[in-house]
Amino acid sequence: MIEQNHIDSSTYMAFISFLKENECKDIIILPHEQPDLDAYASCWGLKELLSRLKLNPLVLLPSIPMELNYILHTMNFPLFDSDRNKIYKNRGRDTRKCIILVDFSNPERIEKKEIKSITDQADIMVAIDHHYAKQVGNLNYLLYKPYNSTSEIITELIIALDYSSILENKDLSTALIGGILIDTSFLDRANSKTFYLLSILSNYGSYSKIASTLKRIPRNIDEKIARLKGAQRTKIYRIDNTLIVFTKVGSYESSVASSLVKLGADIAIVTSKKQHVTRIIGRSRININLGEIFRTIADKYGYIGGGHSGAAVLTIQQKNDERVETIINELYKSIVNLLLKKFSVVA
Ligand SMILES: [Mn+2]
Repeated sequence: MIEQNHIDSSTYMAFISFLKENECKDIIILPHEQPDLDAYASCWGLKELLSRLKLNPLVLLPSIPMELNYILHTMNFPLFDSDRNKIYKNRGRDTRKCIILVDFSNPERIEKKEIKSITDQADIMVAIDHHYAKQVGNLNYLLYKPYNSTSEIITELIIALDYSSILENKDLSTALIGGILIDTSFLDRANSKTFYLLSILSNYGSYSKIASTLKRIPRNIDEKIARLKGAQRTKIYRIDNTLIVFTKVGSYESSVASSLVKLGADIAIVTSKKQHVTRIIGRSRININLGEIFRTIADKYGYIGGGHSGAAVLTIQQKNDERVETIINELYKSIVNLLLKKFSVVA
């Protein structure tokens, strides 16, 4: 048995009590669209736990992006195809439906019609997430922890409820390790909680196997093009010795932002217009709280945004170019103000 000393169990107990009190019978576990390994592993771990609790969970994977697909096939991880079939078969049946969003908390982020048609039928909508967001309208319960990954929350949840035998599933523990590695950029953003949970998971899972698989993921040609175009279109601003760059791409905005930081930017802000929304992604390699800046500006305009010091996102629910420009300008001003404050303290 694993010691629970480091874990505050009460929020986890409350979460499970909520599910039971609301008689969630057919639970659908849904990761965000374009799921990454953190979202996937978290869904898997949650499914194992809820199965033990007899809550009849099914995992609904939206279409799997190339990167995750490579990992699942290389590692021989489950694809949850029969879960998907059951969910579609049960559609329209008269049971109380509960949906748990995993690794995101805003149902408005769901764009695919076939997924929407399922979430629209939910009686109870719950989310488990490590990204800070203002609680959104039709969410009935949010299990939020300010951790580096949802895989850490799920690992803790399993341990807190005394079901650590679930982690003896070598593949599951390996997947959770991978989720943590992906979301911390290979431990760049790890903290003591990360290491504590990793030390438990690595008793069961294979760190070396998942680490080497993650390093060999072939990159999609469209992503490579997005990265290069993103770099080509940058506007560069220099504040003392700090470089802030802005660019626009159609897709792969997170990857583009990370690649710009690797190229030399201290802060990269990438805008991407989607069908219904505009996403602004921030990445930073210096010590300023980007997440807080994004959150403050998002709150001011009634949008959803936040993150942590190294990575942040803001979503604008409309295609209003002027508004996007305003937000970009505000981000720039806030970052510059913070930088100037920092310099004056140093000076
Ligand atoms: Mn995540």
